[in-house]
Amino acid sequence: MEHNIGGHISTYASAATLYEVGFNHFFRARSEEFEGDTVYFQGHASPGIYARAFLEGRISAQQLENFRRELKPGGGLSSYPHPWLMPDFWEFPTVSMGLSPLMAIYQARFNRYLEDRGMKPVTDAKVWAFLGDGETDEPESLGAITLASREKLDNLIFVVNCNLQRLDGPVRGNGQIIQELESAFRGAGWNVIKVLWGSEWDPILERDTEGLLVKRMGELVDGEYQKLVVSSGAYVREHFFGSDPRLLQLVEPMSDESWSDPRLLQLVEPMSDESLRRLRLGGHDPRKVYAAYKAAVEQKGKPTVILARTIKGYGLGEAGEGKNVTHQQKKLNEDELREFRSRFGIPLNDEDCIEVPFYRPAEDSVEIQYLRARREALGGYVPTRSIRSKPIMADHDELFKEFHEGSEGREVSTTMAFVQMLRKMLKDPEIGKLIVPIVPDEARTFGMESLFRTVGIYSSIGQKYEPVDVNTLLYYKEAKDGQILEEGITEAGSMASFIAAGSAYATHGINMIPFFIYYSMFGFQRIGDFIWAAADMRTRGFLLGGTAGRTTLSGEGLQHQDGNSQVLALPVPNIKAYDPAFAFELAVIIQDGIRRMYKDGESIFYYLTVMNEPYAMPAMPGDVKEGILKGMYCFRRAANGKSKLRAQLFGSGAILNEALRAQEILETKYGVAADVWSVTSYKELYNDGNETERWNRLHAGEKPRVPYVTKSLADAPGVLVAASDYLKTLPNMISKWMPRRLASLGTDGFGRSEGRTSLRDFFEVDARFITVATLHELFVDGKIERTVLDKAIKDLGVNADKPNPVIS
Ligand SMILES: Cc1ncc(C[n+]2csc(CCOP(=O)(O)OP(=O)(O)O)c2C)c(N)n1
Ligand SMILES: [Mg+2]
Repeated sequence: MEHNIGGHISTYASAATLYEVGFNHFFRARSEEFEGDTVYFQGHASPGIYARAFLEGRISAQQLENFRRELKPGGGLSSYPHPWLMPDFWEFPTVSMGLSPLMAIYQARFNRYLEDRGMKPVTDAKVWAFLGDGETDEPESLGAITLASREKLDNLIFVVNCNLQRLDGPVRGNGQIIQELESAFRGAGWNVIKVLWGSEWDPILERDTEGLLVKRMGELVDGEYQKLVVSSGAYVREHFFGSDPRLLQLVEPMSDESWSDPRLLQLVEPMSDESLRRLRLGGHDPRKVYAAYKAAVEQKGKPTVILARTIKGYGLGEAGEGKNVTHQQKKLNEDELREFRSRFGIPLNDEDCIEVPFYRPAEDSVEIQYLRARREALGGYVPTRSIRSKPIMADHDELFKEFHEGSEGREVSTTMAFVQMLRKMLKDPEIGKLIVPIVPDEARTFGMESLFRTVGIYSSIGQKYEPVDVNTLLYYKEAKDGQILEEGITEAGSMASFIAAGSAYATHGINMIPFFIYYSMFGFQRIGDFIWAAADMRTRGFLLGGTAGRTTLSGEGLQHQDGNSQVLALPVPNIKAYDPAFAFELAVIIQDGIRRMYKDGESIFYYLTVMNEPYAMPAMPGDVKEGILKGMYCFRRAANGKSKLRAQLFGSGAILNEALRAQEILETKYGVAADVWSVTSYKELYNDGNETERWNRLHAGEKPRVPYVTKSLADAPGVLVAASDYLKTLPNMISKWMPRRLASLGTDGFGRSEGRTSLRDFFEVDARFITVATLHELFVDGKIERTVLDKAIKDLGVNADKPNPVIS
């Protein structure tokens, strides 16, 4: 392995028994007959999971050799669980700590949702989540544990690997993490099982009729425990048992006189220092772990958390066991390797133990035979990721056609148009049942309350009360087979539901189609890491950023007005981000998205910003579908194509209307003929431009390819001006593929509590500013006089000395 490329080994060393008991006795594989258990592996325990897969013959020695060297010939292994990188192996990306506990809770809940809606058979499949004790400090880890108990998720088991350490040092040096977690989970209504002491302690505990030992165990803080487990037997005798002479007696040789029955004497054989040192902790004792898991899977009516006491770097010897630097331990030196070998009884001599890169018992050895037999009994290998869903069939042209027609003058917002589409999709015979509308307490904000009545809000216990608004048409209807996931005020939880639904095509073999609609500012910005995990996981579905646009959401101010999310969507490689202006654009994008994800099986998902500004939705101007999907098309050409003064205006989302108004002003007042383009996706255009450039660079001898932006604007005359409700960087990033200089208007800066007109003046993105920018470009090109420009600024009421909104 290349020097320093690393891989942490101490985590798995502490958790090996926790996993092995699971692999040999509990984790059932997915098959046609049974959905299987779902296991979230602690991300940085992956070296151990790979080692086991190697023993199972699923991973080659070469792949192991290339751990963290994925680009080596023959392939390697990703550092952590990444379904994007190893789509046949890993199912859940867990290494960003705190995500997996939350995802696991919502996964277990989603499994129930599928059952309650009759989408899958009721089974006893479990969701297991393995986490670190340090990981529980992430707010996401414990943030939703009351949901699990409220929903009586006895299909959910958390195993917290309590090695009392995180990366830098003890998790609670001056406290007791296990006690703390016990209180938190018990208080939240979970079944708590502590696996603290190995079987070796049982006789001592039995002898301890006065409860001295239990009392002593409760006295120590974690920092002291950490010291004890790496200390000599003599140290343990002195510092742990030595605190009370009666306690000491429990592990000391007794005199004959103290025992009336000599047989008893045998039970309390003197314990040598060595055996004191070897008193195992619960998490390293397979029997104790098995008993805990068995109790957990048999638990009814509540989720279970197992708090398993372990030693970080268990078995790594002097250098790596229980020390504060343990987490950084990446390799064993020769002595340590020999010690490890001896301690765990691996049949290698001194040389082989250093030289042989990987030890695998022979195929016919009892170990491999046992391991294989156990996996066979449990249905196959875990983890395995496979896609078991069948593609959907229909094209749904009929469904989306009506939205191509326009609203015939009726003013609607793109959000309202989306809700209408959703309503229609929910009635579709093929995809209706597959749709999962998800809202974080914002259904009314987006005008979705009519869906409460028609498809119902999912509640595992139905509705136990008569809703206050039962007499109204749109009453708050909860139902056991309800389709809407109304998650309450948790974007993170909603996103976890989105992930569970959007990956059901693999987890359950069902093409669930989630539509998660939320306040756009609280998406990428707030739960970006979950979105990144969704991307890694090849989640499918639609994220809808509602009330989008920095100047389109009026009144709310800087916390709510979103001019960022289209930029924040850029780094997520497989998300398609669109900022549609009109209902027909939205319809084209959603229809195509369903086709690409659920028919063609592409590993992509969608981010669509939708606005709450009502305006008349025009009909689709001819067949512009391709342009909509590729990112831009000409929406309305200039009336007078012969004019000497020409311009191209680029608008997106609600700001497209400002560009259309500017087109009119320019034509009627200044004799400028402008074509107006709808830019539906700067991200698509950017990716296309980059890919074209890249291909040309690598194929210099061949006919150069032309970026879509360049192709589209090949015959477009005049100056170029773009305006959007997002940062100026969006148009700027594609300007290099445009035929000429581009003037970009955008909404960089903090929002304001104001109405749309004032906001668009403040951010300089309204029709007047687009007009001024166009005239300025014409002036720079020497096409018009300064006086025309100056007069326009005055006539249009533009304050040339206003502060720059980006810093004001
Ligand atoms: C969100 C996040 N922050 C930081 C890290 C870096 N990190 C990886 S492992 C680790 C310590 C883990 O401690 P614990 O959860 O107790 O797990 P253990 O290795 O002790 O089982 C840290 C800080 C990460 N993976 N994710
Ligand atoms: Mg830990």
